[in-house]
Amino acid sequence: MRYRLVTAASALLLAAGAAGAQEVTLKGITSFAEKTFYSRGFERFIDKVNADGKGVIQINYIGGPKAMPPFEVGNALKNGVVDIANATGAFYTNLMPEADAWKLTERPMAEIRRNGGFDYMARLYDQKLNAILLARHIDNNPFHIYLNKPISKIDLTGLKLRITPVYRDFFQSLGATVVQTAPGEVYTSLERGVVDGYGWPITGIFDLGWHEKTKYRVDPGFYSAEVSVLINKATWAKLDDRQKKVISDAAAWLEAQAPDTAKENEKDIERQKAAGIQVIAFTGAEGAEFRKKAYDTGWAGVIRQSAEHGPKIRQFFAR
Ligand code: 173
Repeated sequence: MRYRLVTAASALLLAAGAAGAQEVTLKGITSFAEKTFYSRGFERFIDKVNADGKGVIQINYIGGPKAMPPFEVGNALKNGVVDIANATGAFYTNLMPEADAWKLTERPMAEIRRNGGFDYMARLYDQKLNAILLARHIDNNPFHIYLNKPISKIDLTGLKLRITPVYRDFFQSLGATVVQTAPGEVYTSLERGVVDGYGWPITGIFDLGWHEKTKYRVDPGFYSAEVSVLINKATWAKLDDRQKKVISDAAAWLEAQAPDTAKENEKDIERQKAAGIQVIAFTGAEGAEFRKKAYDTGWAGVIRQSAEHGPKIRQFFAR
């Protein structure tokens, strides 16, 4: 009896071996709170991989900032503590300052993949992050200044604003005092009056309740927020062709959805209006000057951090 059971089990194992490599499970993490706007694309990607990759490849979703502080995700990916990550460049500038330049793209990703910009960045991801950028799923999503004190000219003197590396050079050039925090600390910083406002894209302020503590949004927006799915290089190298295909197909599918972000922008603009958030709009020549200053200070910051690569990246990304 026992003998026959063992034999049956061995036969099953052999059958699995003959069909190809065993199913592999990758560990996935996100830098943004689970189920919030900037994690949703990654969550769709995971669902697709887990559906298409049955018996081939699966992703075990560890979660978001409750599992790991957002500014440590780059390091965890680099060291293989996690295999696959959802992050924005500003969160791992400690390892790769050039990653923050994605915010300055003025061309669609499809064009940057064709014009050599993607390959240029891929070498830096390889060298500095030990990783491959699989898909940028957020694009066409401008950043804004949100305030609790009104301004009547383009001047942030006397205001203290919450930032990440995305906004540092621009806000400082407008006279602001800045304090860097993870998104998870924005609500309490506003509530306690530690900051007078914050930088954030047009979408997502409702996810963590910030609309309750926000009086004004400054228009126009500037830059184009980037959030991408990345994979550890060694993890990728260990995958067989079938496993790679499941991941690559899901990545292409996800990146193709990035232009749809623009529809979400419109929804959140309406929602902010309904929530009573007032718009402080700089229009005409003033608005143009505001945006020019954003890009000028943004590129100056990238080039200051990377004199070697910054000017080349600008040629691929800017218009
Ligand atoms: O403000 C931020 O935390 C930030 O840098 C960012 C970047 C991309 C999307 C959302 C937020």
